[in-house]
Amino acid sequence: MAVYLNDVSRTFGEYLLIPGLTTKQCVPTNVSLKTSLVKHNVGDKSSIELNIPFVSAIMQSVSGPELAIELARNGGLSFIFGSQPIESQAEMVRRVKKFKAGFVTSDSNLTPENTLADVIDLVNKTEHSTIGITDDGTPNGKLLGLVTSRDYRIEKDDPSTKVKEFMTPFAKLIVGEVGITLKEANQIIWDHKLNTLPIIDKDQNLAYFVFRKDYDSHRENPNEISGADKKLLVGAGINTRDYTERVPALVEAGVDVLCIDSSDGYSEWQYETLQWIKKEYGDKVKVGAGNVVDRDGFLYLVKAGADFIKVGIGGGSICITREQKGIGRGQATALIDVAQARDEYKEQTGIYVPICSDGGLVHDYHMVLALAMGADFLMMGRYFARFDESPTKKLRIGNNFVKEYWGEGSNRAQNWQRYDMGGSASLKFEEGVDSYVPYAGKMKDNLNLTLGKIKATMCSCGAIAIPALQKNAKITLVSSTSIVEGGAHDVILKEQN
Ligand code: RVP
Repeated sequence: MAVYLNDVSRTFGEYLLIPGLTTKQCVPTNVSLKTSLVKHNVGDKSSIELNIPFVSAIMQSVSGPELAIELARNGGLSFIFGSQPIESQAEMVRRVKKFKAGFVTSDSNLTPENTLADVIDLVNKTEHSTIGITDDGTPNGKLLGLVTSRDYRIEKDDPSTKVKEFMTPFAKLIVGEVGITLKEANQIIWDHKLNTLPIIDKDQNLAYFVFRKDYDSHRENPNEISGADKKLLVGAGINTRDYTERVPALVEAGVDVLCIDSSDGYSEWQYETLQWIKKEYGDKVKVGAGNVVDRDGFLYLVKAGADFIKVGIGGGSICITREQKGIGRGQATALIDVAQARDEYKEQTGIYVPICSDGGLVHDYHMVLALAMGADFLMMGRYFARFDESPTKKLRIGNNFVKEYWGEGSNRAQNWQRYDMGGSASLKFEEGVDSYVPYAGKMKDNLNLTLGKIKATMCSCGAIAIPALQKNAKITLVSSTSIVEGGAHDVILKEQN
């Protein structure tokens, strides 16, 4: 006979927090949102800590290098999406690791032999008007000149004119050398009334641009997470098929933490992948696993060597796994079950394994509930997809601006590895939708608001740190609405063809 779980599958919307005693020290400025990312002995610090408990979803429409940089600068971490060729994923990791505030790796580059038509195409594609002209057309090739919108007239000039005929040649450029500080670069920009200062190495190779208009991004980021080398931290998603090639390439690129990305992680494939990584790299390479929704899945992946466990099946806003396959569990119930298993495991072994609540967080208060229920950090897709920094297009629909957001299990993403059950290499049926989300502007502005709310709620609960919230929160059930979480929700569905 089948096993019946007597717990009803519940989601965050069915719970509320009951305030605890707010002491005088419980003020938002005293709240720390520091949290562990990877397993550690009780009493020790985790070797990777986040300053805010947010990670961005392992998705094409969410976690590219631009979002990863901004999130790390604000204290969280991105997992660069794995549903792309190994080399392009490794290159995205490298871009994050190379980031230096104010120093931008050029994303628009051509050679002197290209034409004005190529320039116009590139500007339309990137929407950036400054183009680095290098010997091989790469961002770090030998700098031979610069093209900006002042160098050509679209209506008058012949589109077949070669770049070398109208670029500002290297001899006439004012440049800075690798090693100068941002302050020095800004001084040169100011002294020479420049818009762009190329930074070159001793062999004249282009390293970065410093832009005049970037002043506003040179602000302080007290929450920034970086390693001992001051480079921002970044994660990457992997799968259970090509890990023997993908993992070495990502490690070589400097990735700080990996996560096996699967809609159902309780599998021998994940066990083998974890064992291989631990055998090859020991404790040097940190890797999370999942997703699971109960204690059995948690214990299985911990035994295989996972450094954190991701919880959640079918709760994502673009996810239709529950409708398609009939598997999953209300996100709150799944989290509570796994958190209990984690706490028992901690008592038995003295090892603390962080858990991540993945998907289905709609309102800011859901985030506090997830933390109170035992999550150490939260993975979100929809939340981040709405921001300027996500890699997708911003569009106007009617009177509203929206951004595109599609699931990894949609035909658009074709991430069959995430849904792989063995067999041929293809997506058998869709488990995700292609959608829009309301455009919400800059990440930083939104984070300030969300984190402000989280801190205020924590103060109401009498907790100024996440472990205290997990230990002391009082949570009450309010109603049964978890069915809403099972379908596509909080997105505007595109027309189905
Ligand atoms: P949400 O934050 O609710 O948008 O959920 C994001 C999560 O949804 C991801 O981290 C992932 O676990 C899951 N996902 C991604 N693609 C799909 C799908 O196509 N079904 N689901």
